[in-house]
Amino acid sequence: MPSFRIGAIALATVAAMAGLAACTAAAPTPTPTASSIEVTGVDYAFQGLPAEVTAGSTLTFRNGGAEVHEMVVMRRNDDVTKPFMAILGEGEEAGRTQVTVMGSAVAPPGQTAQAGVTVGQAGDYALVCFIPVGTLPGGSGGSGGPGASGAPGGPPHFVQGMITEFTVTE
Ligand SMILES: [Cu+2]
Repeated sequence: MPSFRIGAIALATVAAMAGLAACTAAAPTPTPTASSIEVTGVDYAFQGLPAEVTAGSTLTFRNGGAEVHEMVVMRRNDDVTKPFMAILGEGEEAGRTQVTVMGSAVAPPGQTAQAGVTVGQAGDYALVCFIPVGTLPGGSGGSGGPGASGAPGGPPHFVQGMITEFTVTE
């Protein structure tokens, strides 16, 4: 009799493990929709970004333009309904109370930023490029300025249209 009981326990254990394996196999099912999305920055727009992105996706950034570009990923705070352009128009100090920067990536022309930005939280998002118009790699922009990080003087790229909104869904 005792040997029978041991056999029953062993069977139960196998059944439990099989159940566990089934759960483990089923869990990743929602994950495939979260993906890696390559965003391309050109002069002056973002390309390749769908209107809806699944939470957990990673945005990578490639510069396909002639100027330096960046991708600043910002999420509108939950209690804010204002358009992103209106928020940006209020300046940096006021803007930081209404949006949260989730990450950023910058790349010179023809290159891909080393790290992407993962959007882990559902909500209303925007990609924004704050690089001033006329910023070339190496700072030799022909404007006679000391460097790209100096003061090229042009308006930020988002004013020229380098801003795009998207939604992150669960
Ligand atoms: Cu730009």
